[in-house]
Amino acid sequence: MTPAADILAEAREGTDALLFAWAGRLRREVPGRPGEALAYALETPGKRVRAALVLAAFRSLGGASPGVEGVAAAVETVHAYSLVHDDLPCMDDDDLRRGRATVHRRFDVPTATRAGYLLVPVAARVLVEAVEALGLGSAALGRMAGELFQAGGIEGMVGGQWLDLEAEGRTLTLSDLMRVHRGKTGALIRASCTLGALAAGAPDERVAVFTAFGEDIGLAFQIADDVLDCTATSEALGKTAGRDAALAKSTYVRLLGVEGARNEAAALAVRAVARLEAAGVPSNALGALANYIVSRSS
Ligand code: GRG
Repeated sequence: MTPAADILAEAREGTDALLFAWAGRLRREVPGRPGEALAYALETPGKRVRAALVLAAFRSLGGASPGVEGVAAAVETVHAYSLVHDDLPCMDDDDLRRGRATVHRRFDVPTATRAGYLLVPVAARVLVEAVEALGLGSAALGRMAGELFQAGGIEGMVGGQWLDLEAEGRTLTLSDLMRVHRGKTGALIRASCTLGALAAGAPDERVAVFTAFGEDIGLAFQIADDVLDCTATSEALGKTAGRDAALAKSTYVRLLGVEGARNEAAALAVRAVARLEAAGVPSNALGALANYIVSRSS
């Protein structure tokens, strides 16, 4: 296995165990359909790229505690909520996610809407337990929660998605599109790298290097997603291919062509890895993940 496959498999194993345990807890806490919908959203088989980034950043700074898997699970919980809401009819209106029916298709729109909202405080609870397991104090918890939920909010994921929805049917400039992509997708990926470094107790100037790495690969991830949307099949993606064109979205492919978009993503991955090297914190696992993010087939 390549190092990327290794760290992704490890992240999947550890994170899935926690997410499935949370799904069981939520089924008991929230009776009936809403509890079933919460569990359905958490038990879907994601690639766990964000979880792998948390783990790899943590390890590259000498972190060793298994408690970090909880931090990865908290990020994946925010991501899971975003997918539930992204697929709703009022957003990207999709039927297929992770190879299965989307939550509103499997249940209904009100249930999916509520389940999505409910996952946000669940993510906070997952993070609190993770920080306790890592033996970090309340200052670290405050900082990590701030990073995660700021990245998930109007300055990050929600803000980017908002701009993305408003831009449907319009052609954005490259710099406006970059802002959308950095927000809707890049912010949570950047936060994954930052949180891994914070979990390892790294000093601020070191954390900033991982944040900058995450900023570049976060944008690269969404550019690669734009490319896959028009070059891969729905079967390979586990979600409906060709959705960007159907919704008349601005994408890197629309502005730069497939090759231009691929080149841009590859250049960002190279720059991200160079940042780690220049700061004296090279990481095989993060390098492999950067490469995976821009060359993946799903
Ligand atoms: C209220 C405006 C508003 C927004 C709510 C829905 C939402 C917040 C944000 C959408 C964020 C989003 C879903 C962006 C796309 C990110 C993306 C490329 C997802 C696919 O990630 P992968 O490929 O998926 O890692 P898996 O399934 O492997 O986890």
